[in-house]
Amino acid sequence: RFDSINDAQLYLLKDLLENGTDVKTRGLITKEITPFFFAVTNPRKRITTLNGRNWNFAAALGELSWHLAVSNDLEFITSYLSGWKYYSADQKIITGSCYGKKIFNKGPSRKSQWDKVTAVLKNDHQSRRAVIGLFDTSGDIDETIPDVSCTISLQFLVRNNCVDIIVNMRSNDAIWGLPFDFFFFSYLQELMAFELSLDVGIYHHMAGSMHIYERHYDMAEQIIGNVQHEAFEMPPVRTDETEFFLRTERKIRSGKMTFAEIEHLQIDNYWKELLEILFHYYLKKNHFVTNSGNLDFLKHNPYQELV
Ligand code: 5HM
Repeated sequence: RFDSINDAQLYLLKDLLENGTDVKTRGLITKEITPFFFAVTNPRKRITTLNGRNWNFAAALGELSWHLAVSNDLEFITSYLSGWKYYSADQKIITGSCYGKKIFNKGPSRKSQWDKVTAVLKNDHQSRRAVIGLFDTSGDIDETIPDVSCTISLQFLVRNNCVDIIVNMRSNDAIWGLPFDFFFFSYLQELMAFELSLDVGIYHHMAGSMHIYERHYDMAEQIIGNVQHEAFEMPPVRTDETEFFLRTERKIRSGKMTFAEIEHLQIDNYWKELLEILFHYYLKKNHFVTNSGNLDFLKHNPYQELV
């Protein structure tokens, strides 16, 4: 059990380098532990600030937006994380790891998996049936497909009046995948807690294969050797303003947001601060950041040290 994703990832990297078994699949060498379990008792400490990992918080917010927007569009997600292009067969959509689409898409029954598990827990608080499936067993599974969902299921459990989550993955990359997976799934845990008016409980994570790729061994050694910062804790979600957040994210991504508008957003601070980070990311990516003070809008932003 760990207090934060920082502590969990640090332990994990040490364990993999010291005790991992050499495994080669799809032509790539890894060190692996099978299976690997961990739990995080404060899921709001979901931002990896490990010194040496240089995690991109804005990109994680972009990926969160992509999931919440129920999207499988490649162009959307690659505007934050270009590596997703290797996961798309047709260079248009993502078919396996489009978790948001699988979770929130309403489908013919007009009820999404999210709607169903929320209803189950509202009707029967301590139900064991609140499970979201992300791994499609009817789909093709072979080594030539660029993207087969790494996450099998998410289970929500209300225990001790808090919402716990159990994340079950078949495969997890400890350097690249894990911090993004933890960020999104712990956010979903919080969203479920918000919907049920409860607090977040424990985040449990299981990976059939937890591994580190050979190209990351040096980075992992460095991270382990570095002095580490305190973990960063996000505040609790106070309002569900997802629709407004997503509309504004789209506006930022398409280059239509102005400085005046970002300063006067009529939205709870929780969301405003995240949108400011996305705006900063847009400006930086498009080389609009200057030293002449155009970053004033970030002045009171608690995340500014992360970007
Ligand atoms: O051979 P395999 O399908 O397991 O390769 C996918 C790679 O992406 C693995 O290293 C897996 O751990 C990583 N991955 C991850 O860590 C992929 C996804 C996308 O579903 C994810 N986390 N969410």
